[in-house]
Amino acid sequence: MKQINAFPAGFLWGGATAANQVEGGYLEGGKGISVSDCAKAHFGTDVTNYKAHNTVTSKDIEEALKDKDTASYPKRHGSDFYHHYKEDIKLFAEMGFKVYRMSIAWSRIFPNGDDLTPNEEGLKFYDNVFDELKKYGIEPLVTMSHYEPPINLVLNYKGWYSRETVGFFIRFVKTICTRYKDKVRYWLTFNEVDSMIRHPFTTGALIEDRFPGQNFEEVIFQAMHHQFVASAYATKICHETIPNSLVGCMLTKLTYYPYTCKPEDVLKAQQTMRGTYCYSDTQVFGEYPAYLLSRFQNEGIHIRKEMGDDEIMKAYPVDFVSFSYYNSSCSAEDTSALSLTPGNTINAIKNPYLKASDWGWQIDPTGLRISMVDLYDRYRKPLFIVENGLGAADVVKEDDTIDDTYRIDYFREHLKAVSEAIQIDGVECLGYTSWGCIDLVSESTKQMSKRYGFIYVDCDDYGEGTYERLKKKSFYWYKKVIETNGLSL
Ligand code: BGP
Repeated sequence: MKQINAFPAGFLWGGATAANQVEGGYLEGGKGISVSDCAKAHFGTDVTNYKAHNTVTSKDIEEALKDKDTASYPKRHGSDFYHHYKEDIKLFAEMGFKVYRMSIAWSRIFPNGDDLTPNEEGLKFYDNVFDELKKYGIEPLVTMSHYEPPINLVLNYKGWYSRETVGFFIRFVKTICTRYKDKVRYWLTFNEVDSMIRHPFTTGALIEDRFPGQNFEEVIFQAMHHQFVASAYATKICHETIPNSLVGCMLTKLTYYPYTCKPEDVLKAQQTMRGTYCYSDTQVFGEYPAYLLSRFQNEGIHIRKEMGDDEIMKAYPVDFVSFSYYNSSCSAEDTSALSLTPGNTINAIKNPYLKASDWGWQIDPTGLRISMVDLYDRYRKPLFIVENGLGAADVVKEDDTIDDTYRIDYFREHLKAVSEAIQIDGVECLGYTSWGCIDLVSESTKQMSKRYGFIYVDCDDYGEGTYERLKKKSFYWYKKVIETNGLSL
């Protein structure tokens, strides 16, 4: 029997962040305002309804644009990576990172999205970041779009619903691929491409009240179509500009178990899984799956396509499949009698076999192995786990240490599952980047206090603090894991 805690040679260990949650400097270096800069925190509110907290109105945006107070909009300050990137990358290097997943804020390069020429200062910032990574031999893995459309695309266009947005995005992709062709080999097009259905504003630059009388679901699918086309063009541009580049899709791996073995529950779980698979199916196979087309037909959803859309999607599928995985959920035909987990979960049926985080996300390492097998069997493309981790309210002790043993336990069990998927189930996996390797602002709560990092950032939910970086206990643990290529977990 092989040693189970083993990982392939060259496995890409590292961590992940996104510009909109980590950078800060939201008005510096010629940056324009992005959708995330207008996403308000939900201080003191009930966080049980995920969808309600992602519903943004035109009035909210009007207020956000007038309000210069960054305290209400924590993503505006993030973790101040904009000013600390050298220090942060040095810490990543100390842990032994082989790869660092990050995103390029579209609004730093094209402040309004529709500008004809890019902002040189923004381009230079990422040059500096990539050069710093190179200094330590860390490979960048870049997400082209991670909740960062410029707000102008919401105000003067209809976000991703507008065909023009595809053209603006292509201009952005051509610019970054040309500029960074010698620095970046691994790319992801859209973060959690399926997420538009859950947060149409940050992912799709869509506000429901701007589509009076229209079926908003149809609006979302139209915007999705535009992202699929844009993703295919982006893959083409990458391949043509950077010969050895690899481009991945990125989906939220929402793993649903049937709540019971009742066939209706099993069917429900299958249908729910298709609710996210439909996005990766389209990006991997280069065409809409039959079950989605049938849904469009049954629900009267009509997608406008332009000539050549089908062809470009077919010609440029993704090279690998990346995904985020945090928890698993259950599906049942009748949920009325079932208890729910409190917290900001997307699907909250309580699984009696699992414990949950403070935010109700049910911790399930075996679910990661199941997810990897599902994805690999379905697509036969290499996988890349680009988000996984535990959001927790860490406490700094008087001597400035942080004992996050709970996080180490979470990672240990999940990495064992990854190793089993590779060694026993034969899954090909390129690497693993834990989410929020340095503390950053949470997407769902827009708060800093839901922390994921190996590195603590001294900053509260209102942006108050020294922004000093502290190494948590998990920092030293992960360093050892990388040093031993996963033998010591
Ligand atoms: C994913 C997003 C990330 C990140 C993560 C954790 O959906 O891609 O941006 O935020 O979830 O979620 P949260 O920050 O809500 O805890």
